[in-house]
Amino acid sequence: MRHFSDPAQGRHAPLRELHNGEWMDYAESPARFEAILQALGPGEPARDFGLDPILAVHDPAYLAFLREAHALWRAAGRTGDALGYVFPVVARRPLDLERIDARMGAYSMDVSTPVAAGTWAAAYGGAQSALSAMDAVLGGDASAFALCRPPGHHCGADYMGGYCYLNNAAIAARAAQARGISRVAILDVDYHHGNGTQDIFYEDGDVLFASIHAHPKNDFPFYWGHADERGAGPGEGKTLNLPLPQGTDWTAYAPALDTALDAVRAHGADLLVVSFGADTFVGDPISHFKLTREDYAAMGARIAALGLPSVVVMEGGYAVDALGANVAAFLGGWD
Ligand code: OKP
Ligand code: ZN
Repeated sequence: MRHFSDPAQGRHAPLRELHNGEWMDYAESPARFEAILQALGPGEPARDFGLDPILAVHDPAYLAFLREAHALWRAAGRTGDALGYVFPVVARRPLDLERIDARMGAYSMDVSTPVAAGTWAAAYGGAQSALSAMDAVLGGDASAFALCRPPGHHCGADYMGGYCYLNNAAIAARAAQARGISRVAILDVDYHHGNGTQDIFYEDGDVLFASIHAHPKNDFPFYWGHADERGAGPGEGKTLNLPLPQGTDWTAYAPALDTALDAVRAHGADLLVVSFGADTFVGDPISHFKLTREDYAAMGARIAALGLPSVVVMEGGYAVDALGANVAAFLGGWD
């Protein structure tokens, strides 16, 4: 399978994050990107498809802000990474906010998503990687891998969150639709629920969003990913959430995967986007499932057996030493 990335994706390097109330090193590190490149080889450089396909998903004002947030932070005399800390959760309404802190809060769902010097360039490069992988598949490849980093599935049309700034899977899916493939399925197998992707397609009847993840009663992002979230309006029934308990291993994971794959078939999808997180790995430092490298090979093979043109987009996975081999094992399922 061909794979795509942009060197700028290594330039997003926030210093630290809040974890259980303490500061710790930022888990979504540039080393993740290097580790996957190391295992897969250099691959192909992403092509630049410009801003238009990103604007098909994201709000223009959000993009403009994301692009300048770090410079505004510096202009306010700040050192370190830009981070919001007040969130307009109640009765959010349009306000002409000026202060950088206020704007960071207004465009964030949490404090896991600092904006550092290289953030825009890295997120933009990752989105172009997703578009390049999609272009390869639309051009006839059976599958392609977008080595996206930072990940994308937690951010919505106008907010960042959970290490995510641009929703790469959504951008790829919309690009397929722009090229005439209307029925798309997005299968999210990251440990965490892809709340941003769900949000973007919640009322869309053409795009199925199916996700297997840690039950949000225990894990990030808590407020989304519950089984009773099933889509709305024309998208009613086109969101499928399969939350699983902490400690889940392949014996319990495989049946949920089969349920999700049945839904992809029932949707009549012409193309599949897989949001792949290797944070379901038994050795992941911030997650609590028990999948092994062999399980990733089996998972990849089962998904590949759908026989759909597939774009695999990288999401999480924080056991850096095992990450490259885990990704390779998953992608090997398509061989
Ligand atoms: C991103 B992806 C713990 C605080 C919460 C956010 C987790 C985002 C996961 N350090 N961190 O789905 O792998
Ligand atoms: Zn995750």
